[in-house]
Amino acid sequence: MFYNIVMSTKYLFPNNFLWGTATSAHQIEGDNKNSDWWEWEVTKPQNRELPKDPSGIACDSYNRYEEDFDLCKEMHNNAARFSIEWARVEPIEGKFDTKEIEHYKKVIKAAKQRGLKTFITLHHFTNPNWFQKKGGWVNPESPTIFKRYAQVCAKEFGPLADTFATFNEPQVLASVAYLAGLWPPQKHNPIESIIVQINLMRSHRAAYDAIKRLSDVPVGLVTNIIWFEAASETSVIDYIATKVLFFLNTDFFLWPIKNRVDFIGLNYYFTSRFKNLKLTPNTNFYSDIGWWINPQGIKEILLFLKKYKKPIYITENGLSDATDTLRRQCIKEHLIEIWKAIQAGVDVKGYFHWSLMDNFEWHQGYKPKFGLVEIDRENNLARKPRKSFYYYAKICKNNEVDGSEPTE
Ligand code: GCO
Repeated sequence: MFYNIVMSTKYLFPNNFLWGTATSAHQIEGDNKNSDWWEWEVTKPQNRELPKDPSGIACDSYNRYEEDFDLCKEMHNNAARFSIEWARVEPIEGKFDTKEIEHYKKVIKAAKQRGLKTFITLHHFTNPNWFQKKGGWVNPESPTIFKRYAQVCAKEFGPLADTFATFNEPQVLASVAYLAGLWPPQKHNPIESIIVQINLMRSHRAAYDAIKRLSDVPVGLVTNIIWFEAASETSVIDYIATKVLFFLNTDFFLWPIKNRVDFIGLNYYFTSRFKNLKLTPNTNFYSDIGWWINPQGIKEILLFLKKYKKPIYITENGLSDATDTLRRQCIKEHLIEIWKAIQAGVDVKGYFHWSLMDNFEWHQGYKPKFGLVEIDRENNLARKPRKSFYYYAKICKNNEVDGSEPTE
């Protein structure tokens, strides 16, 4: 008789490693009526294709945040990343809404009561409508305007927050809204896209300095980094393209702000692979929305970021997977690569899965399903944990990844 003994490797994470999920206000709260996105969604003419759906009530997390944090607790999370909605806190220029400030204090306290460290993003793509009407991030005054909001956040939420991130993915905002024209204000303007990128960086610096004067909370920035690969090692043109794109996506904007970040927040989702300057992925590990899931990419990026000598949090990683067939594999394989980077001396301090639950995926509406928890939109937005929820819960509980194939 033969016994098939399967030895599986265990990957133990450092003590105090943070485990959580990430969300953003506009994507889950609902009724974000004073924002530029809301206006863009509700004034959609017949002939405009985007957004696929309006955000509407979203997941109603503005009212159901306690239920959401209960899920985080059930998953044995010890941290949560979420955002404050600028359009609620400052609905009219210079007039801060004390009721909304109190609301967010309750939200932060609700997280803390459930043992979650709070990672608070001050700006996650949406703007107050009045700000956009004044020129948004093209306006040279935007850093001063954003600084005033950041100061209020530092004063009001600083005593409760564990970290602040000024911006989520400034480069994505500059390119998707001002170059690709997929998000409001739907521009195709390379010059404006560069101006926006510069103003976002100026705003980060101004906000960083202002927060530091008022609070001891670590302040960082969340950036989306793509790993780039050339399909063939012998293709010089593809090699150069990948290096240039990676430089623009990393050092080009991180180096100038390196003295004004206490940590780096890394969002990593996919790898872009080029053959004759055309995108050509080579595996069948794709998400529902066509992203090539390449776990090795996260390790390469982490090794690259080591030179910044800053703590790193994986502030987003995940995939759109409506049937929940690939999510466990995605989590496992990325975490193993992160573990390897930690062994190689990279100071990775936490992992936030995107996302806690299905939510409003910007111009793509509600079709992409990024959640560990399904939101049943036909049934009063009922929260229904997927299998991957329990898989991730086990990892968080044990502070360890089991290298064997995910089953249940
Ligand atoms: C982004 C954002 C999130 C997205 C997520 C999935 O990267 O665009 O931070 O808001 O929803 O990344 O696309």
